Amino acid sequence: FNWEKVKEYQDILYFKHQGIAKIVINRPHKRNAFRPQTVFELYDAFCDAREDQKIGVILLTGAGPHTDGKYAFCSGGDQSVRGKAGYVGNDGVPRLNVLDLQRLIRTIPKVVIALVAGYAIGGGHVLHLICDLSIAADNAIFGQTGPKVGSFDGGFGASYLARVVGQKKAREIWFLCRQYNAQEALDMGLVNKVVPVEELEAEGIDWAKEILAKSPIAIRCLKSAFNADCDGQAGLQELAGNATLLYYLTEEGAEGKQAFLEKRPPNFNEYPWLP
Ligand code: 2NE
Repeated sequence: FNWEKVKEYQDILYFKHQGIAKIVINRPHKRNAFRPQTVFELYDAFCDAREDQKIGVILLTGAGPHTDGKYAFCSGGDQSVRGKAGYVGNDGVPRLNVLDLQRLIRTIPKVVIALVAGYAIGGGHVLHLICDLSIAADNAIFGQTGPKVGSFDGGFGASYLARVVGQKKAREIWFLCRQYNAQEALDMGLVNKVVPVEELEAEGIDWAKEILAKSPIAIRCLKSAFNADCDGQAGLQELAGNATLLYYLTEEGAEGKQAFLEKRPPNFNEYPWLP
């Protein structure tokens, strides 16, 4: 697969090819923990993929293996830059900007697939969780650590986890901070498939190609419909935005705009009041 590099970043790698974007967290010496800079770059790459009309599927993964042979998807917030009020960037400002990234991944009208090799831990576990689909390598390890390291994610990290694996299991994951292997993750519905680590990217590309053969608007509306079920008014806004988009695409919708521009009353007579 001939990935073409899109842009140079410090903490991530960003590629595109044949309708697929691949975004790679590239801090393997930290098990791909994110600092504010990492998150700003991830946000930038996801925005680029969102705006690119050729891109339908985004693969999110972690660089690896590290020199010690271990793999990581992401080990969450970089604890070495955690200050009193968040993760501190070069500008000295404490942030939890990963929450902005979570919302973007969730609402981006394209399919985001997490390819998880090695550790998906803490805020890194939440990142895979909010992706539309997760494919795990056989060496993947999943878990939350918040109550052990003095943190928690009570947003998607708790409520959406409970939607995915059920209330009892979600509480177990957060309260005990255990680690779960790929098969256990598959059994609890936390991932879609487990493959040998060397086949992880190829599997992701196969899934992406299958999705790309489908109707973009159908996939878009389905994603927002799945979100609307959990996301309250923000979810309804997303779903309704798609209804507006579809309406704009109709002649009936265009007639209203055209009449305004031509300074005449709109003529909706030929459009039926469907049952
Ligand atoms: C991921 C895990 C289980 C891996 O263990 P192991 O034994 O394979 O590796 P090791 O030796 O712990 O880590 C390798 C190097 O990566 C650094 C380590 O400090 C170590 O560095 P050196 O000693 O070689 O210099 N490293 C790993 N994870 C890091 C991290 N998150 N921050 C900074 N450095 C990290 C094991 O490493 C682990 O448990 N990591 C910590 C996981 C964690 O607690 N993450 C934060 C959760 S809180 C969060 O993410 C969050 C939130 O709750 C709410 C909002 C935003 C973020």
